[in-house]
This record gives sequence, structure tokens and C-alpha cells, in this order.
Amino acid sequence: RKFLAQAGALSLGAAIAAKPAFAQTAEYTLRFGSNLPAIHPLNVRANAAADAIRKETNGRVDIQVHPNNQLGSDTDMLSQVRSGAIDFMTLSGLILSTLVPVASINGIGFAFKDDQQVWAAMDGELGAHVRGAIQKAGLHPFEKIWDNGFRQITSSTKPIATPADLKGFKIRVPVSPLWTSLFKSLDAAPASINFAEVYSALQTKIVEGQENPLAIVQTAKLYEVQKYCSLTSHMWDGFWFLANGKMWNKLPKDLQTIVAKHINAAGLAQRDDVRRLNNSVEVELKGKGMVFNNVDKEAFRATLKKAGFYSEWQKKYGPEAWALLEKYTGKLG
Ligand code: X2X
Repeated sequence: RKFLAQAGALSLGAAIAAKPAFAQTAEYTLRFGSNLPAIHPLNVRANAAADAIRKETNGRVDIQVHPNNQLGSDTDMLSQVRSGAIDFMTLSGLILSTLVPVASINGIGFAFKDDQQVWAAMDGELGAHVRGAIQKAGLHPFEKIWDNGFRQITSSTKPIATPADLKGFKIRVPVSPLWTSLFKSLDAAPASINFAEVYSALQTKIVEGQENPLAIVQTAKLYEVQKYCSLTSHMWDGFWFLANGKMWNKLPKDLQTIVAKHINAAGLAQRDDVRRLNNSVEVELKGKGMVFNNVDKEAFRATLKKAGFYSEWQKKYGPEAWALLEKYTGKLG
């Protein structure tokens, strides 16, 4: 009875939320998609931004939030946001690099030391350089990149303690040349798989492991199909909040200003949420049975260097972009 009353209250709440006080029907009904579960801070904050935008535009702009690959995998959504079939998506810069090569640069192995270095670079000249390239590809990137975090390796078979443990290790990586290159340089056996398929690929043991920030291990319940977590922090990954360029340019200036203001503010709030989650969730994951270990990052970095990883990517990005990265990280490789 109590449960039903609560469920009733919830659906009443939802009905009220769906029929806002302003009578105006939306002039712009726009769709946003992401690959993450609805409970991840990225979607919680995207929903809050959509609410604030509906309110401040008096209902003229209605952004509908579709989490959890409802609109397709990252690869599908990227082609949809390019064609205008959807209006917005969040996408890892590394995956976006299949279209905009320099967008993977923040994922160079062991480049950033901490969050402070990351935000200085991404809110500074490195981020501006990448956004310029994204714009040239016909997409509008909002100014503040959203956080995914430093990535850690999980496994169902064994902990990864040293670079030698990665030899032949079957690991899922997102669809991106940099990810494949990084794990090949570490002598692992990477398989490119969209996030939409990761849980089932781990469950059916198509791959032994994967790598993601702890907030994702938690919210996507990867702990159900993974036993070990090795704290490698091997790269930092973030989500560009992207709009279809034509749609964005057609939006009246006053509406552009309101939308950008709320999306960028939500991005900053999301960074705080994600940092807190990534830093606090280890205890909870241990409670679910995961076994954690630390690694000597220098040993992994040395293996990458020996494999020619840094010199290869320095050449690919070219001197200008590489100098912008090293401006924030210090000399690499
Ligand atoms: O696909 C992943 O692993 C994820 C969710 O971290 C990204 O979007 C890059």
C-alpha cells in the first residue's frame, strides 16, 4: 500500500513535470543522446540543464534527454548528430577523433598528473585548439568539456599489477585508434567495442577486461561481471557536449545564449559530481566484492616509451598540438 502510494506520488510528479506551467508549446524540440546510464552524473546534470532551459526560454526550447544508448551506440549517434537526425550528444574526444583526429590528444597515456592539470589544459589553449578543429568538422562543441575521469583497468581473470600482466590480455577498448595503439603498445590484445555492448561482452567473456573511470564501473554495474580493479589512471577522458552545427547556427542568438549558459554550468557541476564519485566509490565497489590494487605507473609509461608510442603520436598530431599538450603536462615521452 505504502509502495503504491509512493509510486502514485512519483507518477503524479512525472505528470506535473511533463506539463509545465507555461502554456507555450516548444518551438524547438531537440534530442540529446548519451551512452551512459540515466543515474550517471552526466545525465542527471543534462536533465537539470534541460529543465533550466525550458524554464528560462518559457518553454520555447525543449531538450529531451535520452541516456543509455537509447538513440544508438556512439558510432550511430555520431553519424546522427552530423546529419541532424539528432541535435546533441556527449562524446569522448577519443571516439570523436575518428572524425576530428586531434580530439584524442587528451588521451595520451599518463600525460596528465591530476584534475588541476586537466582543467587548465581543457579550459585553456589545448581545449580551444581542439574545439576549433571540431567546429571545422561541422559540429558545435560547447566550451566546457564534461568529465569522464581517469581510467582504471578491470578484469574478470586477474589483477593487472605490472606491464607484463597485460601481455595478450583481451581488453575491450572504445572505438578509437589511440585506444587501440595504447594497448597494443602495452602488448595487450585490444578489441574495439562500443559502450552499448560492453556489459554483455564482459558477461559472455568475449573479452577479459575493460578500462573506465570508477563512476562508470559503478553506475553501469560492471562490478557484476568484473572481479579485479587495477588503479592505473592510464589516461584522462572527457566528453565534449556537441550540437549539430546547422541546427545550432539556425537557433536565434538569444536562445543560443540561454542554452550555452545552462549547458556549460551543468558541465562544471558535473565535473564536481564525477570527481566526488570517482574518489569515493572504491569502498562501495569493494563491498560488492571487487579486489583493488595499485600499480607503479612509471613502469607502464616506460613500456609505452620503449614501444615508440609517444614519438608515433607526437608525429601524428604535429608540433603545434603536441606543444599545446606539453605546455600543461610538461615534457612527455
Ligand atoms: O565507452 C566508454 O568506455 C566510455 C563510456 O567511457 C566512453 O564514452 C569513452
